[in-house]
Amino acid sequence: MRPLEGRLALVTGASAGIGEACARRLAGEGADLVLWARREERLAPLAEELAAAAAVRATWSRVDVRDREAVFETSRRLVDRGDVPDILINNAGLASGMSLIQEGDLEDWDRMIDTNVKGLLFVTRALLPAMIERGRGHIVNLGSIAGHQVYRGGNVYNATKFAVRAISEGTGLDLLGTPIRVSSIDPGLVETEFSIVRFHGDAKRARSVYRGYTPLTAADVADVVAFVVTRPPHVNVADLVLLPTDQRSAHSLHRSGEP
Ligand code: 8X3
Repeated sequence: MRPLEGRLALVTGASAGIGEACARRLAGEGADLVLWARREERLAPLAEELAAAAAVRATWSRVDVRDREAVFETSRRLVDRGDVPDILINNAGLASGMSLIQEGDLEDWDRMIDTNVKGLLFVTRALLPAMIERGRGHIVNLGSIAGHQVYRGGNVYNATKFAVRAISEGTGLDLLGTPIRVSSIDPGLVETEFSIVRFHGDAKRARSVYRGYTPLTAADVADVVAFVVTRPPHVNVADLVLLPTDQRSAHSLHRSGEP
C-alpha cells in the first residue's frame, strides 16, 4: 500500500513548478488530489493525467488565492462534500520584479504581498477549522531561503517570505494541543518559471540566474515535501532549509569559473 493512500492533498499553485511537482509526487505516493491554480488550461489536463497514471482521484478548481471570496467559497464546497484535505500544500507564490525599494513598482508589491502572504492566510483560514474538527491534518507552507536572509533588490519579496516563516511558526504555536502539523519548507535556488516571472518575462535574464551551477529542481523540493508528509503522526518537521550544493546562503553561491 502506498503511504498516502486514502489521504487527500490540496495543492495551491498546482499548474507549474513546485506545485505541479508536489501534485505529481503526492499522487505517486497514493494521495487523492485537489489542484488549485489560476491557469485552468494546465490544471485540467494535469488532473486527468495524474488520475489515470497514479489511479487517484484528482479534482481541480480555478482559484486565484488573492481572491478571498473564491478561496472561501471553493473551500466551503470542498468541506460540504466531505473533502477536508489531510495535507494542505500552501505553494502559490511568486516574486515580481527585483527593483531597489526606492524604485519599486507598487503593482509588483501588491502582487507579492497579496499572493504570498494574504493568499496563504486566506487558504489556511478557510480550511483549518475543518481540519481541526476532523482531528487530522498537515499544512506545508512553501517558504524560502529569502525568508531567512535579505538580499539586495529582494526587499518586498524577502518581506513576504519572512512573513510566511512567521505565519508558519505562529500557526504551529496556535495549533499546539491539536494533532495538526505545520511545516515550512524553505528552498534556495530552484529552476522553475520563478525567475521568468520575477523578471517579467525576460527569459535571458532568468536563465542567467541558474548559470554555472546545478540548481534544485521542482522535483527535488517535492521529494522533500513527500518525506515531510509521510512521517508518523507524532513527528513534525517544523522548518527545513533546502539548498543546491553550490549554494550555502542567500548570499553565497559558487558558479563554475568563479573563485
Ligand atoms: C526563491 C529563492 O534565492 O531567489 O525563493 O530568493 S531566491
